[in-house]
Amino acid sequence: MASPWRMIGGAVGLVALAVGVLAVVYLTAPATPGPDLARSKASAKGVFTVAIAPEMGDIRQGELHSWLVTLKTRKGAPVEDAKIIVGGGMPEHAHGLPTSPEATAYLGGGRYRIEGVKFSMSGWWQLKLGISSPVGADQATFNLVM
Ligand SMILES: [Cu+2]
Repeated sequence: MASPWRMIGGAVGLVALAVGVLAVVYLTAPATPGPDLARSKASAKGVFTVAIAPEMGDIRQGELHSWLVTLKTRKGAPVEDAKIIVGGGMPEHAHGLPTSPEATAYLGGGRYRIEGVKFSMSGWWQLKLGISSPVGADQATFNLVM
């Protein structure tokens, strides 16, 4: 008959083994390639540095809101007289944006207001900005997870 101590020792050993296996699985699992959530980045061809920020802070699913886009040259000079076309959608659902956001104002300092953005469901969204300006044309894609 097994002594209680041996049984306890066996149980502890099993737990330790399980923890070890989980640790190995965890450490060797490939990192899930979540979308890059940076809100400031170089545009696709490197013409601009583009930053986005919600104008009012919090973004709530299903509510119309506006974003401020800040456009700078790679040397940091504000980009004026830019035209910004907004597209996007949910890459995993193959649908576009539920609204047609538009650039409605230039606020100075390379900042533009984009109005009419809505994320109608939870998940991974992309906002794609097509930018043309006297400095050049380029585009930038931002990922957002609601
Ligand atoms: Cu969707």
